[in-house]
Amino acid sequence: MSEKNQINIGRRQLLKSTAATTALTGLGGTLSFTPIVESIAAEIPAPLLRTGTGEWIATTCQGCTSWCAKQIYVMDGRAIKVRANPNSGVHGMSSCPRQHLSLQQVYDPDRLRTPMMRTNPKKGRDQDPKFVPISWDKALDMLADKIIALREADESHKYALLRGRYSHINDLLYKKMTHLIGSPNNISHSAVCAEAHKMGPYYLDGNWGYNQYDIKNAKFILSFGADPIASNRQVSYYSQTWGDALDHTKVVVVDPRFSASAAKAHKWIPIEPGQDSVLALAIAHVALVEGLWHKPFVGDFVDGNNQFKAGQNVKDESFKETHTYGLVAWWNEALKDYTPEWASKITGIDPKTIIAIAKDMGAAAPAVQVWTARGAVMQVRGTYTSLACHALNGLFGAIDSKGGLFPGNKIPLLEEYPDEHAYMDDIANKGVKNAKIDHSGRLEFPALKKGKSGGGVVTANVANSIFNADPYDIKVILAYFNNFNFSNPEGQRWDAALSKVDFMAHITTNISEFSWFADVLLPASHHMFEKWGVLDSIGNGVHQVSIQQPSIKRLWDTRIDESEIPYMLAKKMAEKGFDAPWRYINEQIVDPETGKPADNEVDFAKVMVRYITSPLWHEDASKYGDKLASWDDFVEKGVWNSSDYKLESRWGKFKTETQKFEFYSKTLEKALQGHADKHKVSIDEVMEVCEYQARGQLAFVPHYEQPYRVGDEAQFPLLLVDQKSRLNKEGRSANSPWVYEFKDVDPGDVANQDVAKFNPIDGKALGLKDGDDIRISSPVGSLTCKAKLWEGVRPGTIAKCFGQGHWAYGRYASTEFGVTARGGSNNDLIADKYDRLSGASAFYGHIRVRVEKV
Ligand SMILES: Nc1nc2c(c(=O)[nH]1)N[C@H]1C(S)=C(S)[C@@H](COP(=O)(O)OP(=O)(O)OC[C@H]3O[C@@H](n4cnc5c(=O)[nH]c(N)nc54)[C@H](O)[C@@H]3O)O[C@H]1N2
Ligand SMILES: Nc1nc2c(c(=O)[nH]1)N[C@H]1C(S)=C(S)[C@@H](COP(=O)(O)OP(=O)(O)OC[C@H]3O[C@@H](n4cnc5c(=O)[nH]c(N)nc54)[C@H](O)[C@@H]3O)O[C@H]1N2
Ligand code: SF4
Ligand SMILES: [Mo]
Repeated sequence: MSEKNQINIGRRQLLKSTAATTALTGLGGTLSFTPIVESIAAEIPAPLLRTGTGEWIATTCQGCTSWCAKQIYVMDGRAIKVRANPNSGVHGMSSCPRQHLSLQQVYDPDRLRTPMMRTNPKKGRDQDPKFVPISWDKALDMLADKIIALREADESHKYALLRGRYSHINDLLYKKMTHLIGSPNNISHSAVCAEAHKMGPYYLDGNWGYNQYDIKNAKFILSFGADPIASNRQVSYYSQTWGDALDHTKVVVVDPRFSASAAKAHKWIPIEPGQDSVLALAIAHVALVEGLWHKPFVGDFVDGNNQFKAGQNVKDESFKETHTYGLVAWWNEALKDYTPEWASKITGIDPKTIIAIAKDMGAAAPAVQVWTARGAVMQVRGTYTSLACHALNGLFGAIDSKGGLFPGNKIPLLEEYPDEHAYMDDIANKGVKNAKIDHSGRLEFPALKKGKSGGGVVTANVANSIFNADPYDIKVILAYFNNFNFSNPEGQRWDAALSKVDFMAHITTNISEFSWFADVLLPASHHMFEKWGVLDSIGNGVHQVSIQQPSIKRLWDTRIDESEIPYMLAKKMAEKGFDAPWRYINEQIVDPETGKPADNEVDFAKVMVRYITSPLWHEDASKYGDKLASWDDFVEKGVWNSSDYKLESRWGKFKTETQKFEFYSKTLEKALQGHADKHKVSIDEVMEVCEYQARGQLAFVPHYEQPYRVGDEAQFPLLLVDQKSRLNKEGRSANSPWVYEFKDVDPGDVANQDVAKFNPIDGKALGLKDGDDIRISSPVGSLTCKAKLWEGVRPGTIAKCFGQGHWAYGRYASTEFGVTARGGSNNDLIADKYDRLSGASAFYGHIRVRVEKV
């Protein structure tokens, strides 16, 4: 609109009644507005202009794993605005931009509004399911019949519960119900999320989890792939603090792609995909040769003379460690040969750069932070990259130090509902003894979560085992909050597997790619606006617990995934004669204050949250943090904050085998030995079967493993670099128009397009220009999108955001629902490979591709 027009309209509207001005006084007293505002106001019906008549209701965003505490402004039962919850001790009033997308999610016109049933018995990508609406009663009837039939046929283990995103009340639907039915197959999405990330922290310092970074006091940040102002964990907090941190912190971002955080760093190192450990290990080598390690944490030579010399062994007795274990063994076994020159040969990074980084880190120690992201570690040999990167945190004394990093403080949140074993009948007891369908714990899948063979999950392999009926077929699936054929590598495998499953129910807000293969669709209440749930988050030294509660009038005939649906299903199964889950629910999950079971499913949803959070408000939690007066106090505030993390609190008592920070991981040695013994093989054989290169003791220390690649380099000369979009809320914002409209918030990307970004050097060689339609192919699949030339990608690689390429989900997500995808999905290119020690899927490093114009 031109300025002239604005003024004209303003004049015209000014002459209109004063009604608009009166209505606008709700904004606070008699304000005078510009003519243009008043003119707009005059066009709006009076009820819509009311302000200050709504209320802020606390909830939690689950757009990403930051799980920020939020408030929703609700008027007349409608959500109007979302903001951060000022009661949060983690992020305060800060937020990432994605919070606003949640309004488009909940009010998505394509939401699933009622249960539906498939009428086309044939299943496949090309088969329209021909869903028709049915009642909740009918839907649950069908599901209950299928489960009971399995139990009667002595096949209860052929039931599987697949879990995508979840909240802290998931235990009932995920584990307890699955066990009560008689199946070992509760399958989490964790292994397509970030399990390899946890290997370094767990096997070096005993923390199976993530860390928070004391960024306010940091002096040096070295990030391997992490882009904390766009993705990673606690985006809101780091977005708030990153700018200030740059004033006192030197930041080096190692990423093949120029990320948002790299754009704000002092240095960007565009590493070749899969070569991060080379840099990490060479920095460690320099730190030892130059005597830069943090002595108060690590210790020193007995005689005070540094004996670390490249290529030379050191005698174990000559070094006395303080809070660490195995430094000399690490040096002798691996580190002594990882010179900057060696690293330079592999990575092309100037040895001087490596030495300079090591010196800077030494000078900044212990206020040093080494971050790792999925990109560096969710790779075929990613466990060892995770170990190599995290070992630097030990070497520079960053662990539990001011300006360093530490886990979340201990909090008294309950993790589970009461034990279910007393309610398990013979069928259930027999059923759960079957091997898990994901093959975790098999020789080729150690999945060593918390040191236990098979302790973790191998999510993506479930598609293979269902398809091959290995060790048995899966006949009934209940899945929620997941979209595995879109989110897993080589998702097409899931299409094939799901086509073989007799009966599947999907609990979802939208008819997604996964729903396409379902027999029954169960419409989910939206997690942020319509659900009772509990989440936690760490950052700023605080571990917060925040609530999700219904804030708006439920839009459609939906139910809450983790509470109402299991309640209704249990009741239905009880009516049909199988009452164990129903008895368990009513006898065990009772209200913490009244001791009474819930009256109905709506009541039950709240009881479940009250139960899990009761130590925070029903008991005195002041030993751990805030003291809440009551449940109402908690619901109103929406957040409980822990006290500040106690620095150095784990020193001397790490939860490792030696209670030290283990450069030589006794903890990993024990876990690998346990796995090898179980299969009556040597650890070397385990390493071989699992596609790692280390033999002997090398397997227990951070060391270099060559990146594993899929495909012939001559045929597939480029490497794909997958990334998250700043606007993706995992898979859940797929149908938000703003995701596409504002796509250019991702460095190098283009609004309303799906682009693959090429370095101009490669663009020239390939004859590509901006906007060309291209096909990218890997050995396992292909996709089409547009080309974009951009200096922010390492030559030889293509960077492309994950998240487009939907062919279902809704009108904005796909070009034609059920038929034509909008853009291309990276997972069509990513071969199904694993970091087998963790069970994690590989999404990075191994993806060789080629490009052609179409
Ligand atoms: N915007 C946004 N944020 C999110 C989410 C989201 O959907 N959207 N999801 C949340 C979830 S579920 C998780 S698990 C976390 C994960 O957060 P992170 O663990 O930080 O992982 P990603 O962002 O997936 O990591 C991919 C990064 O690795 C880089 N990369 C790719 N290959 C390599 C490599 O070989 N070496 C190095 N050094 N870098 C490489 C990519 O360029 C990209 O920056 O993010 C959470 N935050
Ligand atoms: N190439 C590539 N692949 C990736 C990633 C990547 O960075 N790159 N990231 C990976 C990571 S870190 C993760 S965690 C996984 C996530 O992958 P999944 O666990 O499969 O989760 P989403 O893809 O987020 O799918 C969530 C689905 O739940 C449904 N849904 C949406 N909102 C709600 C709700 O409120 N309630 C319920 N009950 N259902 C809802 C919709 O059907 C939606 O498709 O993806 C992984 N896949
Ligand atoms: S999308 Fe993630 S960072 Fe953004 S508000 Fe939600 S939980 Fe927080
Ligand atoms: Mo994730």
